[in-house]
Formats: sequence, structure tokens, C-alpha cells
Amino acid sequence: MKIVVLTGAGISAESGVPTFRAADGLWEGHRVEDVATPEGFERDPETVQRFYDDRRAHLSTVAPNPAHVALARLEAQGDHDVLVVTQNVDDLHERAGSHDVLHMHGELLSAWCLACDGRFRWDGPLLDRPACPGCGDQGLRPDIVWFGEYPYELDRIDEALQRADLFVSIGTSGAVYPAAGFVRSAHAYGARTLELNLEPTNGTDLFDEARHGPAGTVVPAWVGELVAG
Ligand code: BV8
Repeated sequence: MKIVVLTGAGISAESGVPTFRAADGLWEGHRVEDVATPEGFERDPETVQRFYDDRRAHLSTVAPNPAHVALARLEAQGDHDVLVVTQNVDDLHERAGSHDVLHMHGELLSAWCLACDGRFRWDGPLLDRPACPGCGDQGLRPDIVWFGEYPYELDRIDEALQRADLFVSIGTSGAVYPAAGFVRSAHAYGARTLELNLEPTNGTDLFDEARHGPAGTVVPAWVGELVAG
């Protein structure tokens, strides 16, 4: 089978990476519009750089959980063609062993130069305005897709959805578009659709099937059935 898996913050929650829409509505003490929009960056670049520097540094303290590992196992097992489209900016899918991973909202471990448009692997801070490895300019920003900016590789994602036999959504609230619309596209293209999430979401009724529980439990169980089947 051709499987497209969409993941969100919920798949990384059990690894200790905070989700976005926790009860307090704030995101690690910040309003989303202050730290995840180009306007917020324009208004206060230091606060935004510090917000992403902290999250980038936090990556070295977290590890993939059984959900990430199960998806990597499904890909490695070879019977299915698995594409992971993630809204997450962490590197936990890659560290778990997944190879075909598409970061539609960018990556913490990448920096984007506004002077030369180059993108560079980056695991340190950006607050101190380091020189771009490509052009030497000091205009590096986080390589993150903020609200109002165009997500990466939407054409490739749509092509994969057109070919998919199965679309699985894991650990996302379905609050952010265009990712939240993928289930509708998948259904229209004739794929079966499955939601694996801690609890029902606004989009649960759009799925052919939904299983609720922690990703670290529900995803390995689902992969186990697929591999056994
Ligand atoms: C764009 C990077 C133009 C930052 C992020 C209609 C069409 C197109 C756009 C829009 C539209 N309507 C509105 C818009 C504009 C906007 C939008 O969607 N706004 C929302 C608020 C209404 N979208 C945009 O601006 C996008 N760009 O529109 O470009 C365009 C126009 C047309 C067509 C194409 C393009 C850009 C959006 C990207 C913004 N950047 N992230 C960063 O990460 O620092 S979004 C941010 O939210 C994260 O990427 C995150 O992944 C994403 C979604 O959140 P979730 O991952 O779902 O996380 P959340 O906390 O919400 O939910 C966690 C879930 O996990 C919950 O369901 C919970 O139950 C579950 N869970 C918790 N624990 C567990 C668990 N599940 C399992 N196990 C557990 N243990």
C-alpha cells in the first residue's frame, strides 16, 4: 500500500516536546502571533530568535518515542510505501529512522538567510546574529513556516495524496490549514482515512476510522497489525 502519514505535535508529546494548543492557550508563555508570524519577527526579532533558540536547544534533551519508532519500522519493513508529512519542526522522525520525511512547516535545525535565500543546517543559536555560511550576511532567521507563510512542498504532498491508498493523521488537532484539509483531499482522491489521536478532534468525523489514545501506544499497535497483516 501507498501510505501518507500526517503528524502533528501530539506524536512528539510523549518525548517531552510541548504541544501548541495546551489548556492555557499560550505556547510556552507566548502568544502565537508574537512568535510564529513574520509580523512578530519584524516587531521583535530578539524574542522570536530566543523562542526558537530555546526550542532548538531543547531538541538535544528529547528522544524519539515508540510512535516515531513504529513509523520508521513500517517504512523499513518494505511492504508499504510510507511518506511522513510532518507539521513538526523537531527531528524525532529522522532520529527514529524514518527516511522519507517532509517538513511542511520547516525545521528547527535549519536556518534561512534572507540575503542570499540559502538554507543551512543549524544546531546553535541565532540570537547573536551569526554570519550566513553562504554569503556572510547576518540576516539568518529560523527556517520555520510562520502563519501567513506558504508551507513547503504542497505540490508533492498533493501528488502523494492522489496516489495514496491510506491517509493516516497522527497527533494533530486539525486546527491549522492547509494541513487540516489533507483528509478531505485524501477522501476525494479515494484513499481510506484513519485518525490516531489522544482524543477526538474537530475533524474526527471526516475520517473513515478513528482510534483514540496516546500515540506511543496506539501507533505501535496499528503498525503491528499492518506488519502482521
Ligand atoms: C498559509 C510553525 C497561504 C511554527 C506552524 C485555509 C487555507 C489555508 C490557510 C488558512 C486557512 N484558514 C486559515 C488559514 C491561515 C492559517 C491557519 O491555518 N490558521 C489557523 C489558526 C486557523 N494557515 C497558515 O497561515 C499557513 N499558511 O495559509 O499560506 C496558503 C493559502 C492557501 C493554501 C495554502 C497556503 C501556515 C501554517 C503554518 C504555521 N506554522 N508551525 C512552529 O512550529 O514554531 S503551525 C503549528 O500548528 C505547528 O506546526 C503545529 O504542528 C501546527 C498544528 O498544530 P498541531 O500539531 O495539531 O498541535 P496542537 O497542539 O494543535 O494539537 C496537538 C494534538 O495532539 C491534539 O489533538 C492533542 O489531542 C494531541 N495529543 C496530545 N498528546 C498526545 C496527542 N495525540 C497522541 N498522543 C499524545 N500523547
